[in-house]
Amino acid sequence: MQAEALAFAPVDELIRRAAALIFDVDGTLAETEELHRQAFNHAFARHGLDWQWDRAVYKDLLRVTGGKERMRAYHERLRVAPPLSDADIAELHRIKTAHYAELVETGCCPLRPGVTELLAAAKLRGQRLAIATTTSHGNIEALLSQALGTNWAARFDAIVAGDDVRHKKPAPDVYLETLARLKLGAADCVAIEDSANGLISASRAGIPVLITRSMFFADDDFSAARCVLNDLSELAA
Ligand code: XBP
Ligand code: MG
Repeated sequence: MQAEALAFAPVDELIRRAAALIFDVDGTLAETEELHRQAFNHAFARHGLDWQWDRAVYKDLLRVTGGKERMRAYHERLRVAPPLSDADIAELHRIKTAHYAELVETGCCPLRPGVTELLAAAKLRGQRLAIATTTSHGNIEALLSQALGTNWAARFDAIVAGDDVRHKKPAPDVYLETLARLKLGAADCVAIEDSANGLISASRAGIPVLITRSMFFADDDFSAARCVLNDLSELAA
């Protein structure tokens, strides 16, 4: 279908006719941010910091993408703060990431409603699939090997993570890199996201965005999205 015609198609048609579906991970494929939050708090305790991020604090901090950047932003907001070197941040993030993997591997974080069905339907239609996320390859591996099996990566034509690009979301870098790897035009694809930062990132890359509201971003401004759903099970079968 011509890209300009796709731009005005209803969301079901937009999804069906896209050359590729590009998925965000955290909050979109699965409700992972609550586990990230618990993993951060575990790392703080292990490191002897009296920091404990409750859901309200974490919701606000999630406006900063990237776990290392988020910890740095929190540290800079504190009036009285212990010294925290880049090495400290890296060690905290290593502990956090290891604990996040342990939590995910318990199977307590399934894929969100409609995700498995959409992945299967896309494959049947011969559509290409990609991932464009701020998190790390290790976190993607932990989540999707648990949810889709050890051969999960074979389903995706491109997998671009936060450390693969210079600037994290809301910069467009991760989506531009995904388009380059797919060798597709932005208007021929659809990005599936859950946050305002993700919407801005994909939109800056020129990609139409389908939003599925998630736990920490339900009240974000999604007026620039092509469509906003509660979850992917709302797409017609
Ligand atoms: C969400 C993020 C990540 C996660 C934490 O990524 O911003 O930073 O919150 O993971 P997306 P890390 O929604 O783009 O998938 O600690 O590995 O950053
Ligand atoms: Mg997300």
